[in-house]
Amino acid sequence: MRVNLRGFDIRKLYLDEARQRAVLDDIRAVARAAPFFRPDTPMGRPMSVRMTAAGRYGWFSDRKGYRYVDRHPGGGDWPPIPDSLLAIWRDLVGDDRLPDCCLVNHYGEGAKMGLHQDRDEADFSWPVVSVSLGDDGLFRMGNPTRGGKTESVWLASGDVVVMGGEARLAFHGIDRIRGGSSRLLPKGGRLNLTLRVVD
Ligand code: MD3
Ligand code: FE
Repeated sequence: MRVNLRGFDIRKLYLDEARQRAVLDDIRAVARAAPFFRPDTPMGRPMSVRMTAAGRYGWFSDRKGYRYVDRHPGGGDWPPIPDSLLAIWRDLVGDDRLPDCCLVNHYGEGAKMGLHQDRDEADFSWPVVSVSLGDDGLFRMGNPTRGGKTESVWLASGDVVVMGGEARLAFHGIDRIRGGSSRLLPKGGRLNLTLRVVD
């Protein structure tokens, strides 16, 4: 099933359970090489979401601000983006260019991500592809400027969203996690993987 919400192209259950497990295994290997950490916001408050990344770039934030970085905060390289995720990008976007970053966000029950834009990438003509695993997350999407009406949709395990065109610079966030809605992650919670072209 495809749902189009203001240019956000949502493919419900794009990944069946076997493929969700394959991606999950690959992300576990990423997290062994590059452990999850909890960034501080530029205001100095710890985020409720834990993060790590794969690819040439990952994302980091502290009192100096938000930015892409070429190393894990522990000092090591980010591991390569797993083929299971590159295959999703090839299928939905093509192979003229592959993503150079896969951000991995982990939400426990109670974690959320406030409305924000993703605009630290060099070229907004490339879409962002998002893969959801585990518990349902309530995704909210707004407009290219702050304020105005928003629309919300639950993202479930296996759902893939392509944000391109006018949706690429829209404000968006995650308001809440529905604990216990999926059995994919033994300890519960939600993983979101975003594939991006950064430079
Ligand atoms: C719309 N992640 O990592 S995924 C993020 O579920 C982020 O973890 C959320 O927002 C999550 O920046 C939402 C959907 C998403 C991702 C990137 C976008 C929507 C987007 C970039 C531009 C516009
Ligand atoms: Fe975002």
